[in-house]
Amino acid sequence: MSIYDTIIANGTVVTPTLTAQMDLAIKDGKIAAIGKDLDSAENVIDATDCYVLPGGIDSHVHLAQPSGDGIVMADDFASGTLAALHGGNTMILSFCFQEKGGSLRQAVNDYHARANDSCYCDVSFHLVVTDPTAQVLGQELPSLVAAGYSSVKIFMTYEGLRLYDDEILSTLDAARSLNATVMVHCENEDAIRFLVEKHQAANKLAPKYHATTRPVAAEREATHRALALAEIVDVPIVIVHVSNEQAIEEISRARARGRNVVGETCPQYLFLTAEDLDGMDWEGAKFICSPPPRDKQAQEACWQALQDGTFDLFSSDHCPFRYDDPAGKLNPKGRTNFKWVPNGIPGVETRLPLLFSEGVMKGRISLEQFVGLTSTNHAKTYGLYPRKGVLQLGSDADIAIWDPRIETVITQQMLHHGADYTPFEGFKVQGWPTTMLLGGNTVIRERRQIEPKCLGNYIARNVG
Ligand code: DUC
Ligand code: ZN
Ligand code: ZN
Repeated sequence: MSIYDTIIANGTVVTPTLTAQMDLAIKDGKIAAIGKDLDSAENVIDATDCYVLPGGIDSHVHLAQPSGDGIVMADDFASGTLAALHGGNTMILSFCFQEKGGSLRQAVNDYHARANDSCYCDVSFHLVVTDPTAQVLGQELPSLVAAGYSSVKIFMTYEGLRLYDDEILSTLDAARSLNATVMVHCENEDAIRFLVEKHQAANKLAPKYHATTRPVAAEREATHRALALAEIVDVPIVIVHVSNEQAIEEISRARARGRNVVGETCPQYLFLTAEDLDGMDWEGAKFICSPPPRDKQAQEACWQALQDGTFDLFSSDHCPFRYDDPAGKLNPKGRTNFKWVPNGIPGVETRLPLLFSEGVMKGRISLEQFVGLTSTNHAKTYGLYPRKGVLQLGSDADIAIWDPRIETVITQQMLHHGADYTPFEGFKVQGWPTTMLLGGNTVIRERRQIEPKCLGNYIARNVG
């Protein structure tokens, strides 16, 4: 009779205290032992020459979001979570958008109905507050946070989503009293609208002008303001999708004043630039996301901030739309004017291989930093630790086995998302997560899905 269900043998296991060649044993979906020469199990997975890491947690993913104007998001929960799993993730956190004038609870119910029984990895939900009424902040938010929806995103841009400063303050204040985590999208909406109008008047309508209407200064100013408002309320905040050195400096300055700030960046700010938006035949629309990719200097600053710990989180901001599709980037209005191109790019399956290859394999970050930036820090920030994001006794057996020898050229054809392109087409990467375990079940083996069932669960969270 075996003691364990599964042993992953001889891999280099990364734990909070030690990275070494060891075995890891699983019993009843949890990590049951880590050490040398463990014995015995019904399933033994040989991980010689491979890294055994906590499954990735991507805490910034958009799935199944309804949009107006006939636009359809390219991933539902099934395709988005399957793509996540193939890319080394065992959990994603996606967003429930409150409709203006609508109920936050209703939004949560709607997203649960969309996700129900169709997730290939674990899922949890952030709340997006677009209408912070007394009812929403005083009644719905407290009961939702208590029920495990412990994080809120607010937008400073997009008419219809943005909050004004007084609304931001009252939302931050409510979050503070509940210990909920607040994520902020920092871009100055009024500055962007002013620039969009100027561009329209000058007939500057091509995708590349998306970047010039959302300049660094608009992001820097909003980042500064979000940090100041959080300081006034005395609440920690997460600055999401930071794209450049000036916004990074704002975070560093706030930290120097003793503020509790979490910084997040994404692959588009390390691997793309605004020049990608200047493609032939409107191809630049494939790269339209907000904030936009910047320049080489901004890329270097983002790498530096990943290395020196200014960034805690590396997320995908997967927000997929098909390109060649009337319901996607090339919708009838979008093919004539950048301002109608839906914002967002796919990336949930490529986030980890890109950072592993360019970060770990090229010596820019350590394996331990990789684990922190892609899994542990997400679990800590969003109330999942130590159940998730770490290989230690008692934690969920959510595990990615990485083979650093595998070379892959990223192509649309190999990916599992619902988009019809990848912005990272042709990128060469070294290393891939070849075997994935979710709650102790081997769901991907040698890059092939061997478990057809949707084994992902909805996970309620503590406060971060
Ligand atoms: N903000 C996001 O966080 N994701 C996609 C689009 C956007 O503006
Ligand atoms: Zn955002
Ligand atoms: Zn996003």
